[in-house]
Amino acid sequence: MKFSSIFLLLGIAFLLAGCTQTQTYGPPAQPPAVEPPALEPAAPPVQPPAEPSAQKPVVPPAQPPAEPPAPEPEAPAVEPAAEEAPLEATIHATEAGFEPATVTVKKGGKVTWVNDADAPSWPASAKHPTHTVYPGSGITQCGTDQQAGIFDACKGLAQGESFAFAFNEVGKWFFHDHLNPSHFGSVTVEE
Ligand SMILES: [Cu+2]
Repeated sequence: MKFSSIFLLLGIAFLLAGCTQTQTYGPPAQPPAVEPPALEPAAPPVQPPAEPSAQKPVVPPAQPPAEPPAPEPEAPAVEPAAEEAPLEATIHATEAGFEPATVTVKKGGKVTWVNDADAPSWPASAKHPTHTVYPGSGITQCGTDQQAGIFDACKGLAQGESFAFAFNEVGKWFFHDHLNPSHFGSVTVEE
């Protein structure tokens, strides 16, 4: 059998080769390198322990320091009740002059001039001879429709006659006797 012969020859050749191999002298074959033991699989990373709580402790917002209570405003000192000026006053025209020469009335108060002297007396606002110091007054208005509202008698008062005027303007208003300018005085009008 041809096929068996070939197979046999190959087997012999193989054996011969093996003997040749074994007869070779040389350094012993290096043993296969021993692979280092496989590293153990790394342990899974240890998860850091979860924070105890995601919620931070709620710190109450600091309360702003309470402002010190404002000091109570001191009650205004009660002024002693000033004596109110009267609403009326009377001035007498005498041979020596006006008596009293100065009076004080409340705003809107009325002052009455009475002539006690033998000679006529003409009370009027300063300033002689125009009589225009008191607002709205003036000798030029005597004899006009405005006469009733001005600080001016507009005539000499006979003995026993009188002239009255209500003061609505606050201030110190001087007056005089137009027929005897050396006689004068003042009316103070208070609020
Ligand atoms: Cu005058």
